[in-house]
Amino acid sequence: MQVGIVGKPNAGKSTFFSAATLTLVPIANYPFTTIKPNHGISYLRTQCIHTELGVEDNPQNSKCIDGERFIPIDIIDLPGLVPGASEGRGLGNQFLDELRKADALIHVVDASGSTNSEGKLTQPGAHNPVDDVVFLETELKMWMLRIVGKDWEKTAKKTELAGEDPASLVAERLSGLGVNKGQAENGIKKANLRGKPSAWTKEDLLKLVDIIRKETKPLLLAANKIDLPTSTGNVNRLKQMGELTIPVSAEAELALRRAAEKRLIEYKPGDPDFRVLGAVSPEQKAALEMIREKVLKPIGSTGVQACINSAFLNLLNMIVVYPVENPEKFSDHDGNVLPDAYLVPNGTTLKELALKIHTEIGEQMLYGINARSGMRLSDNYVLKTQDVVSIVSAAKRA
Ligand SMILES: Nc1nc2c(ncn2[C@@H]2O[C@H](COP(=O)(O)OP(=O)(O)OP(=O)(O)O)[C@@H](O)[C@H]2O)c(=O)[nH]1
Ligand SMILES: [Mg+2]
Repeated sequence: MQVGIVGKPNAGKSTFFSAATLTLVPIANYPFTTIKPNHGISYLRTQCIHTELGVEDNPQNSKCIDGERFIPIDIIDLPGLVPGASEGRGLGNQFLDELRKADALIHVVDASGSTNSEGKLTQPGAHNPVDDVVFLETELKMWMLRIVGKDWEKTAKKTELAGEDPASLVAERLSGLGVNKGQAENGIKKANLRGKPSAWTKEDLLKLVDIIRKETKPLLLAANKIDLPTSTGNVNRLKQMGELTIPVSAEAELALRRAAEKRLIEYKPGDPDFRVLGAVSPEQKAALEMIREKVLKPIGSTGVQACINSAFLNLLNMIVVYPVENPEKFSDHDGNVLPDAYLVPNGTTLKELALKIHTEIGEQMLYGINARSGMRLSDNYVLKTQDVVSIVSAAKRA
């Protein structure tokens, strides 16, 4: 599963990405700084269960810092998108092509209104960021319409003559975006499209792709640059758009993570505050204090971690589970305690988890054990978040 960072140029996408992954990527106050996507690893933060279970852990696939489990996730920083991108304006199609692989989107919006729709600097507060939300969603729709709607009438007629289902045609056209037939069917139902598909209008198809986009590439708004005074009122305007909206200061997160990396401060991504550790210069102290006053105190965190968590836990509806081999010791065969934390979609069964861990183990699974209670679990047991489960299989692990 991966999340794409999208938005107009100069909104702060690369700053967000850099803060989230602690990798150096070009950041500058002019449009189209990023011309090629940046791929990186960030982490979802969740409370680790080792304290609750009263054990010391040895994480393998994730990290545990002060009782917080950080689970790796994939994130992509994309070039800026400008109005008309679906027709190839700006870096248009190239950008949109990259989006196909994203499962959810974080739309970084310049909430301070200090950049126009093309990402050029303007007077702070002069631009209404609500327009950016409307434009991005329109571009996504137009992009999908171009894919679905190509020679629509002609192709739909062929489908009708062959007695085929229009959902198959829609799904086939959007298969590159990871859309399946069930999702296409749902979209058609929700858009209330009846009658011959060849008679569906452009408006019908727009309605359909908008529904499918929301279902297959849900997004949240990262209302960025919250440290600037003109952002405050705009965050409320953005919230009224009906999308999940999180106030963010990507720049503050980047500064805090870099300071933590240099051991100047103690700070974990997502923390509500930091603690000064080493000798900081008066300038550094002033900058850190400013972050505390302008970002951490008013919004409770920098918002970057909250966006990543929400993308996976709310938009993608995922849960965290801990598979172990030894249900008494909560360990793997090497004795590592609570070695792995897995992110799986809510609704995943024990058998599906077993197959994800290893095909053979899944195929030859006998039963499972809830390590907390010692109770047996059947293979169709639906996993709950923070479950610790052991899979008993006839197949031997490597
Ligand atoms: N005040 C403030 N400035 C920010 C914040 N985040 C990013 N910026 C600034 O916004 C400008 C653009 O940042 P980038 O991260 O390069 O923006 P981008 O969206 O990746 O831009 P493109 O690659 O051109 O699409 C830079 O000058 C950043 O320092 C923030 O939280 N607060
Ligand atoms: Mg960039």
